Amino acid sequence: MQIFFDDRQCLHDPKRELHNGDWTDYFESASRARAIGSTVGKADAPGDFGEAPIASVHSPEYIQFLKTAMTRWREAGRSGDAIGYVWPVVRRRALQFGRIDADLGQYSMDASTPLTEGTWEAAYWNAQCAIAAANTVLSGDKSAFALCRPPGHHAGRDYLGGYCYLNNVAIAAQHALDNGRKRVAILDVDYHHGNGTQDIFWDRGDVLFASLHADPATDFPFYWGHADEQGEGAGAGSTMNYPLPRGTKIAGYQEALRKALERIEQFKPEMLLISFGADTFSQDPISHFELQAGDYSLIGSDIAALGLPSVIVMEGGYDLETLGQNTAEFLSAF
Ligand code: Q9C
Ligand code: ZN
Repeated sequence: MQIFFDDRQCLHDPKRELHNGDWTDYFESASRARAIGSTVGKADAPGDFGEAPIASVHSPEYIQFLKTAMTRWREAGRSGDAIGYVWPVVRRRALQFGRIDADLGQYSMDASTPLTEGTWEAAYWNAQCAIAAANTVLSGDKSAFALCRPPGHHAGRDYLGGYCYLNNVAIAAQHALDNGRKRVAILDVDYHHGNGTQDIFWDRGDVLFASLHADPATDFPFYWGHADEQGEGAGAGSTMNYPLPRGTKIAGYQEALRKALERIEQFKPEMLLISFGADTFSQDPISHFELQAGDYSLIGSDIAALGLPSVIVMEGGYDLETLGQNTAEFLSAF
């Protein structure tokens, strides 16, 4: 299986995050990429497919914000990473003041996703990896892996959050549609609900989004991922959420997975894109499922049994000791 990674993805390197009322070392560290890279085999640098595939998912204003936020933050006299602290709650107007602090709130959903000097460049090459993986499968390979880091599935059309800046899996899916595919499915098996991906394809009938995740009644991102969220307009019925309780083990996980896979089969997609997170692991420091080593090959085999051309995109997973092994195990099923 071809694997894509670019060293520039490590240029994004926040120092710390707000966690349970205190500051803690940033969980989504550049060492995650090294840990995965050391177990999954040789990776290739992606080509440069430019900004157009990114712009077909994210708004021009948001892309401009990502590119310039750090310069503006420094110009405002700040040291440290750029983090928002005021948010326009639902139904506030999207006002534009040109003030960096206001824009940080406007273009983000949480306070655990700082911008650093290298964030745009890292996110850009990260997205190129997802596009390269899609291209590999579009040209006939059975599967490909985009070793994305930072992750992407919490980022919406015009907002960052949950350690995510550009929605890599959405960019890859849209790229496949822009290159001749008519219907694609996205299966999200990260511990957290992929709210950004859901928002991006909410009213779209050509993309099925199915997500297994910790019940948002107890876990981040809280305001998305409930079972009654099913899409709207042309996308009515094309969003499927399978919230699972904390403590979920492989049996409960596979039961929900089978339902999601059945729904994907009915949709008859030409390509499957998988948001893969290893943060469902029992030892993950910020998550609460009980999956064990060995379970990832079972999950991988269940998904691979669909026989669909598959693009696998890395999302979360924060236990550096096991992240590489669990990811390699999942990939080996494809
Ligand atoms: N500081 C992904 O797994 N948690 N994102 C915020 C802890 C955010 C996880 C509270 C979790 C986001 C891709
Ligand atoms: Zn996650």
